[in-house]
Amino acid sequence: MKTITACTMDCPDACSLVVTVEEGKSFRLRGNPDHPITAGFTCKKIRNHVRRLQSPDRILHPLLKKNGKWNRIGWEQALDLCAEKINHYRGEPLSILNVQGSGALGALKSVTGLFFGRLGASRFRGSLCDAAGYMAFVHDFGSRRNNDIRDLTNASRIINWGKDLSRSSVHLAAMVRRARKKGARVLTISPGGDGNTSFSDDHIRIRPGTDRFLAAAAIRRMIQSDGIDAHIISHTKHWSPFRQAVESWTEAQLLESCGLTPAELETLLFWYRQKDPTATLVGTALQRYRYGGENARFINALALLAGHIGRSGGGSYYHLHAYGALNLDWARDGVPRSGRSFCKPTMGKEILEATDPPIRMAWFNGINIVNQAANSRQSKKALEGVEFVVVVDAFMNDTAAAANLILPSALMLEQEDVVGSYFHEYVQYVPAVLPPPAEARTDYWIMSELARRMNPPVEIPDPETVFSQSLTSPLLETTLEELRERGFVRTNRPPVAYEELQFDHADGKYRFPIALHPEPNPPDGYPLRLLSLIRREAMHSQILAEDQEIPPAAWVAPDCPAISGLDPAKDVFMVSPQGRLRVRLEVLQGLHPEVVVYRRGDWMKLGGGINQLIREQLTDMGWGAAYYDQYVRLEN
Ligand SMILES: Nc1nc2c(c(=O)[nH]1)N[C@H]1C(S)=C(S)[C@@H](COP(=O)(O)OP(=O)(O)OC[C@H]3O[C@@H](n4cnc5c(=O)[nH]c(N)nc54)[C@H](O)[C@@H]3O)O[C@H]1N2
Ligand SMILES: Nc1nc2c(c(=O)[nH]1)N[C@H]1C(S)=C(S)[C@@H](COP(=O)(O)OP(=O)(O)OC[C@H]3O[C@@H](n4cnc5c(=O)[nH]c(N)nc54)[C@H](O)[C@@H]3O)O[C@H]1N2
Ligand SMILES: [Mo]
Repeated sequence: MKTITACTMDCPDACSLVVTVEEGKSFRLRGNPDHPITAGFTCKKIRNHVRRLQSPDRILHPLLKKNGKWNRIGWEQALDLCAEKINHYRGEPLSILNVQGSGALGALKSVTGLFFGRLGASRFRGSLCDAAGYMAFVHDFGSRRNNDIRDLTNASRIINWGKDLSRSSVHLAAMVRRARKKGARVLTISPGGDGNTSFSDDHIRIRPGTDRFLAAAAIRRMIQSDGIDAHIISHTKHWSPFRQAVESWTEAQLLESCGLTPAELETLLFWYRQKDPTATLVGTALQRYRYGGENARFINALALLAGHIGRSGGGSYYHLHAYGALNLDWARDGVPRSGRSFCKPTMGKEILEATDPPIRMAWFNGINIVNQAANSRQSKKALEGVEFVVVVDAFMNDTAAAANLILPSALMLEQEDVVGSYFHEYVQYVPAVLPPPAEARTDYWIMSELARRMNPPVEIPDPETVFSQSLTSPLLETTLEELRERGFVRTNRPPVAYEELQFDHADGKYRFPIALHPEPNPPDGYPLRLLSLIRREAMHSQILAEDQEIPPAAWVAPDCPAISGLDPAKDVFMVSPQGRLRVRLEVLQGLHPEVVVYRRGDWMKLGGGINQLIREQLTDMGWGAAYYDQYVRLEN
């Protein structure tokens, strides 16, 4: 039988998938050739996902920890125990914490938050992913929109500020390739050593975390040599303080801060000064710094002042809101607005410090917080201090290992949902194409069973109501029936964002940032900036044990000053004030000499886990995680 479904991984592409299942025989999955963005192909992660579904390590039954040992229990017992605990702790609902991740995306996933919200439990805020950049765009434009991604092929130039086109989004890569075929040229700005060479005509190798200074240097030069278009300024606010902030630095100071030469600034100016439309891509890496939001805001300001916003072939692209096209008001219905929230990037610390009341019960679903949030050891300790921790997941990862009770979750392809995308404009219907194995169950099933056991009762809507209501967004003109029939529908967002320089702040104007913060120096004894980047083959920490190389690899430039002090015959350790990790050191051509790269997501309990070395720190906006602010050293 052939079914059209969609990928719900936390990946921008949200591919439309054609799945062919023959009873007891074959299972075949490919990218939907009829979907305008998927265009018939998908990535490697999906093949690994299918392997993961069938892995012998998959947790297939509820597991309860007793005296440090895991015991298999039945669902009745597991659910009764959860209900008993919740009924007990709900007398003081803020002592219960629910934290949800994006292990699988989809509208129905919000039912868990609704359930705990209606109890009045403690919530989470912020994100481990893209929050600083997201808020930067909202501050600038008044909303988070960009041109339809297909408009990229109308660009004559593309300036790629740190997206790894060879890894993070195969369909963005395909779009860039198409644009180049049509004659577009691509400039990449990154610390180097990434997979962008074959996608780029030129490259500027920037010092990590300092994009705002390069953008500011270009703006400063445009102010002083070119003159700024008064028409653009008339559509903005805060021009004077912005200009002052930029001009309070000399060009030499700005260039020194980002480690670049006047010739490299000329290159960037040459690209942005073109009258033909120039598109700007803003990656997520540059916002994972203390001044990450500011980095994104200065890039946007440059794109605007150079005249490339609000037109076809131009625009500034960043992650859209994954749920922006759906109406999730139902998930807030009956949920008290006040209460208490814990910030995702600093969750461990906040749990440890919480009083009045302390957290007594925690429920984690779709998130490997011990592995993926900074300061893993602190997160682990925090979980160990909570009386009753439930983790809904399919693998015994670093977070599940710290639980009291593990509930085995269904995974992508095994659950029905409705999903948006943070990259393209399509909302998709996601039918289940496989049954969950053994006793694995969907998050929805678990919550509905729990809801039945609550006293006094907690109501949650049925899936059909959730799907229908989620589609009542002003951005959609469809019904559940139509979506089921067609598989995907486009939002009615205009193909060009902010046309005529009409922005989404109440006064219709763009906002400039009013400060440019200096980049703090590396702390004594820790000279290398640690970039903990994604892997091509895996989704974050969703890696099978057999695919994890221990000791994990770390990469430095051939001219990295740290190399000369190391004895290659001995073990190499990466060290930060938080901890020490044995690594296998490799040399990577083209990488900035002040950088060490690590491909994140491997498990701490197996000898990986880079977040052991990273301290928890917030970004300047959005409650984001400043992972790449971390400095380390290498030693034997
Ligand atoms: N295969 C795969 N794809 C994924 C994911 C995955 O886990 N695996 N995860 C998805 C998710 S949730 C996300 S958020 C995205 C992340 O997608 P990306 O943002 O593309 O990924 P990163 O690896 O975080 O960073 C990309 C590049 O940023 C550059 N960089 C680092 N610091 C700076 C800086 O200060 N300035 C500039 N200009 N460049 C810098 C580095 O060269 C790095 O190669 O990928 C999504 N796609
Ligand atoms: N050092 C460092 N750390 C980072 C980053 C970084 O740049 N540096 N960036 C990060 C980024 S971009 C992101 S998005 C986050 C990702 O952080 P997480 O969301 O924690 O990432 P995953 O490893 O994908 O973990 C998701 C978990 O959900 C489980 N899961 C999958 N499907 C389901 C389901 O349907 N139900 C339930 N209950 N569980 C399910 C998976 O098995 C997996 O264990 O962390 C980041 N962590
Ligand atoms: Mo992310």
